Amino acid sequence: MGQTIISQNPATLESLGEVNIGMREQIEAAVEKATIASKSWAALDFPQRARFIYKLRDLICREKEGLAELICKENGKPMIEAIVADIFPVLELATYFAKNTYKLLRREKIWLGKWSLMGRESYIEFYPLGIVGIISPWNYPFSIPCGQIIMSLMAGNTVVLKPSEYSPLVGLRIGELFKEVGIPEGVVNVVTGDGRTGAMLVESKVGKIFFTGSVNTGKKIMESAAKTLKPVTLELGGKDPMIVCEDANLEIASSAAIWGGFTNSGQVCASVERLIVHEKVIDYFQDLCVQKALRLRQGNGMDPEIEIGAMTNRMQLEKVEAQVERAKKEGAEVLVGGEREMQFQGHFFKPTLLTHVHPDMEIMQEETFGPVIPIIAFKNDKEAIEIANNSHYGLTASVWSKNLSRAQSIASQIEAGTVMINENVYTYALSETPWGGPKDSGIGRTHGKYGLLEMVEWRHIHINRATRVKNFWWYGYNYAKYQFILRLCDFFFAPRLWQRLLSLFKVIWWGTRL
Ligand code: TXE
Repeated sequence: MGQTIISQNPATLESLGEVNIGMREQIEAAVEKATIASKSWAALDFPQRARFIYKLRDLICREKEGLAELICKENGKPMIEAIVADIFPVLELATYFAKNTYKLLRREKIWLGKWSLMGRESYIEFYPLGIVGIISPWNYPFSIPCGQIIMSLMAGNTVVLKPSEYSPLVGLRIGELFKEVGIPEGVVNVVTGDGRTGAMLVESKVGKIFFTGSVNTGKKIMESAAKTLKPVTLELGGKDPMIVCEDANLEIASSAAIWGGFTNSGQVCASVERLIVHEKVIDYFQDLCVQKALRLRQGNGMDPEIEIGAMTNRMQLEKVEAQVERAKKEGAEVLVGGEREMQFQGHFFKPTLLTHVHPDMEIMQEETFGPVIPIIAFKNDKEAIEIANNSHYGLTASVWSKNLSRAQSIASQIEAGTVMINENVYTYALSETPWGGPKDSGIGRTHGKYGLLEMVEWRHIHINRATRVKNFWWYGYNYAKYQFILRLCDFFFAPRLWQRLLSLFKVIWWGTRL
């Protein structure tokens, strides 16, 4: 290989810098460094690891504007979104995991019922995986990889990060931030590159892969990891439904729909990709959405007044454009937008609302990952749930209603990893709650206790305190032992109490003959 990637500002198309495409030697060198660092890093206790993470948090907080500028330039998002959705969640996550990892990974006792009464004890202890490989996307180039590195480190692992080829400079800056707070050499390693570099990381000797990206690439990673039985956590996006009931606060819900569908130019795994609105209010709700969409200011995200920035790369812009064109051919009607924004040089797509769609159209089935919201009506809750579940994805969903018990009932019937009520999109920023979903949305979780558990190995320790007694199931098989075991089964599991009591006598009788 030996080639380079030119990082480009998608709003202006100016070049921001050039980085190497990592080759096998670079991946192997990074994994080697991470391996050497791994023992001493794992030997640190939680407060010692946390000290680095608190320092990192303080540094990120000090540098937030500079970081936001870099994120905005390389990714195209507005400055406010770079702070709110990339930097703020990392500050939160760093604080949460620095403070709580020792509690979340505390030894867990398991109650063994009758075995506990026989002097047995079990507990689970968690220990680091070793070296974790992180392959990250471009849509949240700071919060996704930085959050996963922090969690990995707090769990005692060292890391090799392969950032997206569309956000290599942010990836490298993350590596520098860790260096600046004095993280020991080899604990955090960044190798820039493209899919080939990522594939080599999967083939390397890392203990686990954390991947965020497309379904196709996720499948390739799983296939490759299967060769060495390497575990994977995959976060593969969504086609998230937003259900608006007729009793919802429509003013609030329409603002939520517009923000939830268009923030980050819709390049969000949890963005509103299907708006499902009760037929009684759909006309009024659509009007509200149209008015709000038309008011949005689109342009270079460096201007703090801008609300919708550029799409991050040409590939994604063309994908969205082609999908919208096909939707139009299939009968979708454009309420707003529906085409590129040509007044700027960069990769801009107009915020788009589509109507006259049906649940089986591509625009209602395949992830768009752009500022496009198709709107569809429902008659009753059953139909809303059916439309929501008619998807091969299941990351998040939202339900909007003033009637919380109705909303909760709908929420419990939706096939998704997270269902929000009168809220959407943002729970990725809650460090405490798990993120991930079923179906094609991936495998495993990130964030919260359940996410942290994906970053460790589990060891079950079992103790027998009754050291003077031989187990009855050991050798010395004979007829009495056979009868004893039969009666023991009855004593524990016979359906009636009298049968159990009767078998107790037999257990004792045969027990004395062992
Ligand atoms: O993703 P890829 P792309 C979805 C979204 C988007 C589509 C394609 O629908 O339109 O994916 O985006 C690395 N082995 N999401 O092409 O290819 C790659 O270098 C190992 C949803 O950018 O999945 C990058 O670092 N790694 C999503 C990362 O994988 C490989 C976020 C993601 O790239 C590899 C982004 C391979 N064979 C896109 N091939 C979400 N879940 O939020 C590529 N990579």
